[in-house]
Amino acid sequence: MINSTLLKPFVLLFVIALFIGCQEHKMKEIVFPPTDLSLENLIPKPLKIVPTHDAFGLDHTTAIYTSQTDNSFEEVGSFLADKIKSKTNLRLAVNKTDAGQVDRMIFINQSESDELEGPEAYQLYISKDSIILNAKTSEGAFRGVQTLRQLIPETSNDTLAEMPLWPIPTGKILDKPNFEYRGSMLDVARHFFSVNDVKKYIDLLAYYKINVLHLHLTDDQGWRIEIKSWPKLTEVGGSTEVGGEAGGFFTQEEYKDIVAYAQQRYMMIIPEIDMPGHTNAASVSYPILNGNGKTPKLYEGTKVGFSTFDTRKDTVYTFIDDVVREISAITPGPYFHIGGDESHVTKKNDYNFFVNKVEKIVQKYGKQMIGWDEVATADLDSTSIAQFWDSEKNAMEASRKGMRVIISPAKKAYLDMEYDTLSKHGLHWAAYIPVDTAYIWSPESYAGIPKENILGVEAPLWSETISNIDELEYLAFPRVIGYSELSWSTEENRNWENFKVRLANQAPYMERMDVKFYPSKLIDWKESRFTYKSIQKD
Ligand code: TNX
Repeated sequence: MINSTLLKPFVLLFVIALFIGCQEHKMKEIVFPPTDLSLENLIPKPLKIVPTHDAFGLDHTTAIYTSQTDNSFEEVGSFLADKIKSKTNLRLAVNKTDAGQVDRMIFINQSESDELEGPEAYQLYISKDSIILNAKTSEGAFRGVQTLRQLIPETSNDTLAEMPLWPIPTGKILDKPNFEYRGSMLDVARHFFSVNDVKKYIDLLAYYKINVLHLHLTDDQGWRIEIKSWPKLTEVGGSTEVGGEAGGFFTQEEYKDIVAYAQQRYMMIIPEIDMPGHTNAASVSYPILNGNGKTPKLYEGTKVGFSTFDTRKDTVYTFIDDVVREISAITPGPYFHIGGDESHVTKKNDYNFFVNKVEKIVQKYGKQMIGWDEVATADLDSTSIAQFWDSEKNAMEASRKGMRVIISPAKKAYLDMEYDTLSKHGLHWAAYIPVDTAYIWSPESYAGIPKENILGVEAPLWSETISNIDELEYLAFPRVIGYSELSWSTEENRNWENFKVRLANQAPYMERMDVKFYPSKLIDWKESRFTYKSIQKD
């Protein structure tokens, strides 16, 4: 008996042959004005674009086919079909042999081409009657699908209102990321954000090819992830937040739901349990953990640096072992973030002793440790990673130890910094970061770390001053779109004047997604119902 999965590629070949055979008879000759693929508003900017000045007409006679070597390419095809449906209302068939009249096709193909370097690379060949998206892996195909989504105009060619059609410029794109790690962080500890808020943020980030969401799950003001062996962490430590509102937490089931949602968008979740400082909420829940000599009480303010675990107590390490074990078991990604920042009331020796012990616990559960740049002062393994936020000296020290570094300088990459003195939300202890300042710098050379030691770029969003999704979006957008380009596109392909125009054209997408972005007056927003003036009024 012949296995049906073996037959699938042949079915597909048959479909393609049939399709090509039908072309000459069926194709309506549609004449489009000349296009220029290299002038499209793509963010992040692809590595290479070669325009051929014609157009592919996306309409109801377009069908999607994918490689069927495994399910993952078909899933990427269905993801594209869903997004096309919500943007254009066209319902395209995916891998249907009986798709009805098929004039044009989008083929998402698993390819071994030598031109494809790395798992996230892709090629897009757009011609008048077909779009071929090649990638070695479904991850690469997913990145390519984001490019394709951005090439579909927000509105159809309305001269053909009866049979609406969305022209896509023809040409070739070859693309791959500059950095493998392209992230944002969300602080759900200072203010809690719901599963739906996090999912919306994931959707928006994935559209710009960001592949990491780091969740800052614990801090002085709140513990936001269920730990079954230490239930009071969330019962007590999750009960409030900055300003005294009710707080909240993710059950492990909810966390798994977020992880799965991110995974479907080829995004990794990195959990952070911040320690030995930033641990007031844990110590209120279990005072035995406390090492600052005071009776811990729930904290709803915004000061930092006053809490610490007792680094010389065995129970503390039993606790950490349980926490790392439970969270690692539901986190498929390779990383576990231990925080390690601003432990101002932990003695230096105790701090180094602590970080070293926790590194071993993280490794015991099969994860690589990440810590804020202070961890570089401890004696660490070169497989551990430092996240540069404040001290270039620490970042250099990490790099000298052979560790890789994530570039997140507060002065340039902190999404919680105010845009300017008129900002409605945010802090400005590090800097004011207007939209141009956020973009005009180079992660490759900012801290003098050799490029091979840079893992990537991350833009953290701390939540002392934001408590709902609208406020989150105000600080994150549009700046995070710039960080996506700083981490995906090469230095030669980045240019503020050029980016600014492409950014202006993100307004229709953000509006369709109901993103309450900050309409910076540095940008000449296109077709935006928000103008700078109207925002100023409220
Ligand atoms: C510094 S960045 C912190 C956070 C604050 C943030 C506010 C870092 C590792 N620590 O605890 O939320 O500043 O901008």
